Order: sequence, then C-alpha cells, then structure tokens
Amino acid sequence: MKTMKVGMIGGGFMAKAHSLAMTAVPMFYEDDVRLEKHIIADIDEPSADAAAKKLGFSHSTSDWKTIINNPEVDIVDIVTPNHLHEEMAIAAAEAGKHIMCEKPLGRNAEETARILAAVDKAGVKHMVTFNYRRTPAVALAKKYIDEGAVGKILNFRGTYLQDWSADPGSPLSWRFDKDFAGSGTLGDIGTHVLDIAHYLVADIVEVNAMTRTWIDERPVQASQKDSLGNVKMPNGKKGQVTVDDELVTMLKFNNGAIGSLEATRNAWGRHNFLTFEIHGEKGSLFFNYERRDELQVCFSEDPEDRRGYKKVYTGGVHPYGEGLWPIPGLGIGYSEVKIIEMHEFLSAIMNDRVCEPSFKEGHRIAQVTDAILNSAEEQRWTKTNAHA
Ligand code: NAI
Ligand code: SOE
Repeated sequence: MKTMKVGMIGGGFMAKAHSLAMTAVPMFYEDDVRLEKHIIADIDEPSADAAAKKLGFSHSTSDWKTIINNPEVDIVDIVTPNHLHEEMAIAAAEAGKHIMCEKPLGRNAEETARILAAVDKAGVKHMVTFNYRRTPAVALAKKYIDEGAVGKILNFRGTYLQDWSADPGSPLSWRFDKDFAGSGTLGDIGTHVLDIAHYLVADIVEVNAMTRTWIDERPVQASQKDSLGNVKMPNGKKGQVTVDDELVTMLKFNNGAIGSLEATRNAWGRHNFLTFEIHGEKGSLFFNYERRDELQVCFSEDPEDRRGYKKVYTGGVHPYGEGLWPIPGLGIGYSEVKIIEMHEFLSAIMNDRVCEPSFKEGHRIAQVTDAILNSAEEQRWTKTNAHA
C-alpha cells in the first residue's frame, strides 16, 4: 500500500469537501494508496492552524510556498479563490507535484494556457475538479450515450440555477469581483454545465450569449472568505460588483448538435438546480442534481402507448455503485460525489492514466467561457477557439 502526502492550499468550503473525500475514499474504493493529510495553508497562522485541526492535517502554514518547497509533499490540492490558481498550479508543477485544482482552472484562457504548458512540461498528473460529471446518474447518462441508446444527439439543454446571491444584502465576496473570480455565474457554476456538455455531447465550437448583472453593488465584507449568502449585511457600505449575475447562451457542438445553457445565482427557489436534457434521434435523457440519484430516460423504440420518461434510480449496478451504499434508496450526496472524484484522481495516478477532467479540459472550458463573454459583449456568434 502506497502512502502519498497531501499539501492543501486554502481552508474554506472546498478544503472541507476535499479533506472529507481524502479520509473517506479508502472506505469506498480500493485504490491501493492512502493519503496523508500532511500540511494545509491559509492566509494567516490562526486560520491555517484552525483549518489543520478541523480537517485533520498534521501541519499548517501561512505561506503556501512552504508546501511547494516541501519535498515530502506528493500532491498539491488548490482550493483557493480563482485568481490564485495560476501561480500556485505553475509553482506546484515546477516542483514536480501532482495537482488537483478546483474549478475554474483560471480566470481566463490566457492563464489556463500557461498552467497547461507548465504541467505538460513537468509531466505531473493534474485534475480540475468539475465534480458533477462524477454523479452516478450523470455517468449513467454517459453510458447510455456511448452505447448508442439515444442515437445521434440533436440537442443539449443545460441549466444551473441557484438563489444564494438573489438577496442584495449578500456581501461582496471574491465571487463578485472580476480580479478575484475572472467572471461571475459563468465561471462559478456555468462551467460545471459546460464540462458536462463536453463530457456527454462533444466539444463546443461556437456560442451566442447574453449576460446581465442584476445587482451591481453589494455590501463590502471584512473577510474575503465567501459565506455564500448565509450572512446578510443589508445596511453595509456598498462596493461594485464587476461580474455577471446571469447568462443565457446558445451552443453549437462540433458533432452538429445544438443547445443552450442558462445559469444564474439569482433564481429564488432554486438551490443547486443543475439540469440537462439531451434529445437524440432515438431517445432522451433528463437529469436534475436536486434529484441526483435519478436519471430519467425515454426511448422512441418503446411501444407508442407506453412511451414516456421513466426514472432509473441509481444504485449498486450503476457507475461507481460498487463502492457506494448497498441499497439504492439510501441516496448519495455532495460528499459521495467528491469521494468518487478523489477515487478517479487516485486511480489515474496509480494506473498512470490521464486524470479526467484534466487541465486540458480546464483550459478548453476557459476558451469557451472567454468566447461567451466576448459574444455577450459584441452581441454576435463567436468561435470558441479564438484563443487557442
Ligand atoms: P472559500 O472562500 O470558502 O475559501 C477560500 C479559502 O482560501 C479561504 O480559507 C481563504 O482564506 C483561503 N486563501 C485565500 N488566499 C489564500 C492564500 N494566498 N494562501 C492560502 N489560502 C488562501 O472558497 P471556496 O468556496 O472553498 O472556493 C475555493 C475554490 O473552489 C474556488 O476556485 C471555487 O470556484 C471552487 N469551488 C468549487 C466547488 C465545486 O463544487 N467544485 C464548490 C465551491 C467552490
Ligand atoms: C457557489 O455558486 C458554488 O459553491 C460554486 O462555487 C460551486 O462550484 C457549485 O458547485 C456550488 O455552488
């Protein structure tokens, strides 16, 4: 059994999700490797120390470069706001570490191109954590498509709707600042659906988009850590929002399929409403993350008087089911999706495979998001390889 030491950079929401997955993954899947949570960095000593104690790391530091320079560290896990991904990922690659980096890989395709060049040169393993493709029902959709069950894909209709920023009293965290985030809803949640579209359908080659910023000022908060709408500051001093709140875009795929994506964090009543519907020549698939154990499927070959969507409830016989709970109805959650993602990362390292989605996919998504922003600004169809 191999042991690999992890250095994690960032001690917020995703640090918790990744740390939990690192501890739990051997309880679910046999990857012949154990992760040791060696050292974690946050912005100052008290934050780093508190994160280490809470998340189970042996050491802490307020200087993330200590992690890069530590020869004992095998894997660097980057769970900081987006503006830091480039510098951290390039430094980790140059130090020969395997890298897991949260999405979006960078603020734009110029940054992601540099990150990709660094990992290619270093020959290290790399994964950008678009975790939703690891939901068993989404992996099952991939299986149906690969087996030809829905035939040639005609249309992909994706949405990602949340409401945590619909209240104007939700503070101005890093997610609303272009310098930190790169873009708003687009990079933050739209990218998850773009990743699913690439995974299930094909490469997106052209887009025609609109974006809107509905709330252009928000109360300034003391810390940059994002409370994701759980703290309200209705009377706080205001600062400028510099990113999109909402986007709507048409999509053209390189296999001839067409489609759309709508994403917003201002949709009252929607919490993590990541959905897609795929129509093929022989059938359709529908998924909604708020009902993440289910995939709805409809086949044209079913008798006309019985034809309609049926619900396949994922369990032991479906993708990743071998490691999950013995009875389907027990259900899976965000933690299990992150555990599966960690298993994919480790299994790719142990078997010397490319980790999917790799930084190559992360860069490709950044090219698509750049094209969406350009299209929205110029109000025209825009090719996604403009920055290739
Ligand atoms: P957060 O705001 O909860 O935490 C960020 C952490 O990074 C904070 O602890 C902050 O103090 C720390 N940090 C900032 N600058 C640092 C520095 N120079 N050195 C060390 N630590 C530093 O943010 P959250 O939600 O954890 O997001 C982090 C990343 O994860 C983002 O890229 C975000 O897009 C992504 N994310 C992905 C999700 C997914 O479902 N895949 C869910 C939530 C976030
Ligand atoms: C906030 O919109 C957020 O935490 C995103 O950053 C994640 O990527 C998404 O999966 C959940 O919502």
